[in-house]
Amino acid sequence: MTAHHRQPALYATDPELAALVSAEETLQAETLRLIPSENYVSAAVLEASGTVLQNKYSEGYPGRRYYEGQQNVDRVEALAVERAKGLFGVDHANVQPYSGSPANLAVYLAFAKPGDTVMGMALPMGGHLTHGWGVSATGSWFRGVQYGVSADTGLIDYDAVRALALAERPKIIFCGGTALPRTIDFEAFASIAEEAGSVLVADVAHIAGLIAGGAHPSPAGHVDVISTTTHKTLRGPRGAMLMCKEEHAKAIDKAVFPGLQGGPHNQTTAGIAVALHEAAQPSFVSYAHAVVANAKALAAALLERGFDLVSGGTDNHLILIDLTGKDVPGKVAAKALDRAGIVVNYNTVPFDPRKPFDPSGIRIGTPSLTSRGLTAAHMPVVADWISRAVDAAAKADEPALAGIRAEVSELMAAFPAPGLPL
Ligand code: DSN
Repeated sequence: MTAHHRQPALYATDPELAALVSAEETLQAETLRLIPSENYVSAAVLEASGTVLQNKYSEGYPGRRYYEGQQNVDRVEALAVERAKGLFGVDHANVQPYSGSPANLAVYLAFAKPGDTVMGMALPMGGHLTHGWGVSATGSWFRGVQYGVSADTGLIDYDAVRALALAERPKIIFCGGTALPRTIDFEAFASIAEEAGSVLVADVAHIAGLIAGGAHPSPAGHVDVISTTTHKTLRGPRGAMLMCKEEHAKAIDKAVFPGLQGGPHNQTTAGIAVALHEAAQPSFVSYAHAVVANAKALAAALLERGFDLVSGGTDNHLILIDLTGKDVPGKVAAKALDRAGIVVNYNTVPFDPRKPFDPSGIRIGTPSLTSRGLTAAHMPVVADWISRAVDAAAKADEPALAGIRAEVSELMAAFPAPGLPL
């Protein structure tokens, strides 16, 4: 089906823009997308996210709005909220944050004052900017103290986290991150936060889909607030949610609106509702477990090919490859892989001697390829492509990269992605 047929009105009004959308569809169809924070949403999520719901202003919450005409929008948001509560087993859900960073900022607004001490994992260790890292507003408006991983194991040292928390007594502790290949021990964080008198926030943006599908332990019942984006393993539209115990519901809602945001993006709320419905199906349980099985198989195949993996492997959807021993910096490898049709991102590794814009690692993950139906049996092939592309990068061997690209595109054609034209 051509763009002309898929988006006829867009094509007629703005063919230049329509052509770009069409080119992006082709790119996403033909490449092997390994960025662990990306996915393919279903056609149903895409449709819900592009509806007339976006014509409506709805500042407030269902039943308490500042604009009239909310007969349908109230029900859309209430559906999303009920589905989030059911799926994650929480007392309260706010589905209005525009994305992960605003969601986290709302948490600061709810529980801390500028200048207060807050604690999170350091960005170069696998944390997130909004967990109090210096260049983020959260690290300049608040006093961020940061924990990392142990140099020997690449794992979080919970004794060190406890010692820092007790020394600093932060208002808020964030657990979770963006480059963590191992299971997060929410119970351990909960006992640390209790001792330190801190509000504990689990930022599960990366693993929300794994939690929903039972492939990672849930923070529900252990933490005060769960923050998540909706577009990663959860496979929804770009958005976010904050979930919490009933005692924090008012503070969280007030912080999101009117504290930080105006009208919610109702079309996104609708897409989130659909994604949560999909994530409650038995097929999503299989999906979540397959994401982890694929990541473990890919990690094993990469280790066999001589790659060094941070923490030695993975428990979840994500693998952090340390290329120090390969003599190819992360950025050079990532760009070569891109030319080979394999889309990754370059990333710092813990204790990276190189700069963040030119680091030693690449970060990969299996949510997207699992959505296309690839299985553990395909992972040696994927590892082989990565290995050959990294070798080709070292030798600037462009024909080898082009050869891999052709192989990738052939396999991808046999595994159509959800939401994309055949
Ligand atoms: N940008 C996200 C990621 O790629 O992990 C985190 O916010």
